[in-house]
Amino acid sequence: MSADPAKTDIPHRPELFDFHGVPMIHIFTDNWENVQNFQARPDDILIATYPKAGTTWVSYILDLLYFGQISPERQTSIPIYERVPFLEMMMPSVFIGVDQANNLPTSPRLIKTHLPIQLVPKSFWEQNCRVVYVARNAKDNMASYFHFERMNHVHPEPGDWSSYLHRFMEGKMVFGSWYDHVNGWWKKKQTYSKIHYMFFEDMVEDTGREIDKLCCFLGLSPSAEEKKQITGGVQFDNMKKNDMTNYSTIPCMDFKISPFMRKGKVGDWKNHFTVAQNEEFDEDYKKKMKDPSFQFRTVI
Ligand code: PPS
Repeated sequence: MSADPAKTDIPHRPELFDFHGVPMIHIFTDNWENVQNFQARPDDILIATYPKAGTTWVSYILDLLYFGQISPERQTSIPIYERVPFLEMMMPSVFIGVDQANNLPTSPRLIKTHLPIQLVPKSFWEQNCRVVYVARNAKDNMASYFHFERMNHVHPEPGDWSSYLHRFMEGKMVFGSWYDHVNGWWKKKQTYSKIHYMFFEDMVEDTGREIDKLCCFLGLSPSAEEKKQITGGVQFDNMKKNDMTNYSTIPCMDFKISPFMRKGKVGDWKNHFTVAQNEEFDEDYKKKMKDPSFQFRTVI
């Protein structure tokens, strides 16, 4: 039997390595020169998140707001990950995010990134682009990431829950520390006015209200009917059923292990943390998250 993973049915899981101080895997760094030199346009909208914070949800909302009316066929034929390219993704012959973004025929271009603030290509700042950042409370974010890494074979093996929890606390995750990510972008917001900082929990609590705030930021005024349609279309059950938003068309994900649209809830962390793990996590969290003006909700 061959030991070469390329010659077996067992997919080869990548290892993390240090990339400019951030743990990464090759599919997000192999195109680095082109990522760093990416030429943003002034009307580009960057959707930035730590992985599993609600990227797809907000991407779909923005896509519907901009293109839902003018191009209904787009909604039934182009998966969301093609409408909103993942900038740093580099899987030759599958996805090259920079090329996808450069080839987008639509305007504005909606572009997804999970990069921490210090690695974002400078042209987004030079062009004064608008950025929508979505943050999710650490506990649910981690639970979601854990199941995602179980089922997504291009990510490192997550291991068992307890070791995963400790790796998360140490920031040894693809795209680095959750704490650094959400804080880094929060600080940027203090000096760069064109960031709309959103919270996953607020979206679950009242999607319509959060769409209103987004529209205000983007300078859009959809009709009441359009807004109603969008708010309904982006509810979890509808996105889960929709093959253009549920990632069912991606080969590297094994939905038999866990679906991409998994639960979509606030508070699912309670089904994962033991009492002792929760205490340990909270203790550590207090030390890392000291800004009283920057609060997350772990229940709603
Ligand atoms: S990725 O891979 O980083 O782009 O993933 P991302 O889209 O950021 O996050 C996936 C999680 O978001 C949940 N999700 C939603 N929740 C509620 N309502 C809607 N409409 C919705 N769309 C996506 C998705 O279920 C993942 O969270 P979990 O907790 O795993 O269910």
